[in-house]
Amino acid sequence: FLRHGALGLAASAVPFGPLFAAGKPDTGAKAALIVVDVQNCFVPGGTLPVGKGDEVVPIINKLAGSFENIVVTQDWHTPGHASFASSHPGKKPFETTKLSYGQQVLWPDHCVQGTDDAALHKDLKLPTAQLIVRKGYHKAMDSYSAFEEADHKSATGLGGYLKQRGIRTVYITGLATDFCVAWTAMDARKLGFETYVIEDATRAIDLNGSLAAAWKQMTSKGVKRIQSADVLG
Ligand code: VGL
Ligand code: ZN
Repeated sequence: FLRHGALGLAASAVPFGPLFAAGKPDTGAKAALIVVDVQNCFVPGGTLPVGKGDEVVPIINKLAGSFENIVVTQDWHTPGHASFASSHPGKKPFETTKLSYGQQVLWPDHCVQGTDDAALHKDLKLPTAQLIVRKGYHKAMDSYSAFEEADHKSATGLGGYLKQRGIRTVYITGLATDFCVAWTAMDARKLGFETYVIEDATRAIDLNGSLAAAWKQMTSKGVKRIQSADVLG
């Protein structure tokens, strides 16, 4: 005879389930494409360039055609922002410091509100995008995540927006894989969203091994790593 225990063991002996629960990716009403920080500041020629950051633009434009819901984010700092090395006498970009909410990597001045540097990349074509979330606008606090600021308390409102619209699954793309994409993805999991990062639609800063560390952390939190071909078919 078969006991439930035996059945359970047989089922759990298959370590990998299908990539998508229903066999194909859900890009319909209950899903959203999140396009993180594809701004002039983060592509070559910008103030905090991510290597080959501009290469994500055509991939994201193509993905956009598959989604009913698209949300865009913009890093949107005050002049003299706390995340800028220039705001901390004696500090240089890419060093770290301790702020009230914890360790902060110090960056070159970047993505200052209203500047051309902070504008979305001119070749990004997302005519159906429904929401632009700006973040990092409090002078004393950074916000890599599109969901909450670095104190892990102040919400941007994106979680509530997505939930009120019945969205359950998010697909995250953009810049940079190891900072704003990773923090956004991990917070999406924390808020209960099924979360995919579309790897080839991201590029990384990779500061002292930060890219490998970010994938490790994302994976441990249940973020799924996929490619644009998995969505586009
Ligand atoms: C980002 C560093 C500083 C990002 C934003 O978009 O990944 N990285 N500000
Ligand atoms: Zn920033």
